[in-house]
Amino acid sequence: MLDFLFTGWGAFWMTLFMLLPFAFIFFYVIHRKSVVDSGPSGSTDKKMSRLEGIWLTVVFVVFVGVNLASLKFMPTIASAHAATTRTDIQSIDLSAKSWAYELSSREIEAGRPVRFSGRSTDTMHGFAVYHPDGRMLFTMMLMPGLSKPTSLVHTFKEPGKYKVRCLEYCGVAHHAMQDELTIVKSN
Ligand SMILES: [Cu+2]
Repeated sequence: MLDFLFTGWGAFWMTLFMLLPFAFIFFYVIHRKSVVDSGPSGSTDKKMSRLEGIWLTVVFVVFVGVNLASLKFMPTIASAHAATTRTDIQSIDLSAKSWAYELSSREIEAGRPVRFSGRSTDTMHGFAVYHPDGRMLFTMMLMPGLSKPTSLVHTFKEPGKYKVRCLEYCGVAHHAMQDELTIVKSN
């Protein structure tokens, strides 16, 4: 039902919608302030209010600009984009259980999107994938009892050994819940 939030402009409109109350309060305060400023004790300093106008415009442009420019880097947007524009997606089913993963494959081709579809069969687990240099690329939260698997599409750029770690505390051997993916050069 909420799928539309993860495609196209859905997330952007949702974010905008959630910001509306804050925007309302912000402009209300600005309005009240301008009323007070123009009272008997206030000066009629036109220059100042023009500066305020410029400042507000700059803040608005930067805010909207940064949000728009960063949209495509959001994992859900990148995921949805890859899923809808590529037909050569690899897929890996995984299942997490205290304290190991079961994976349909541990070998993935670089340069081609791969969809991870994950489930947990007992408690809350994580599935975080780390670049060989130690950077975390993404993490998925695997909740037990869901009717559909949690899924995410990622495109690995470089071949190598990628560590997988659980990032949701899941019990006494949580720290040992690790695995490894091998990313190979594309053919
Ligand atoms: Cu864990």
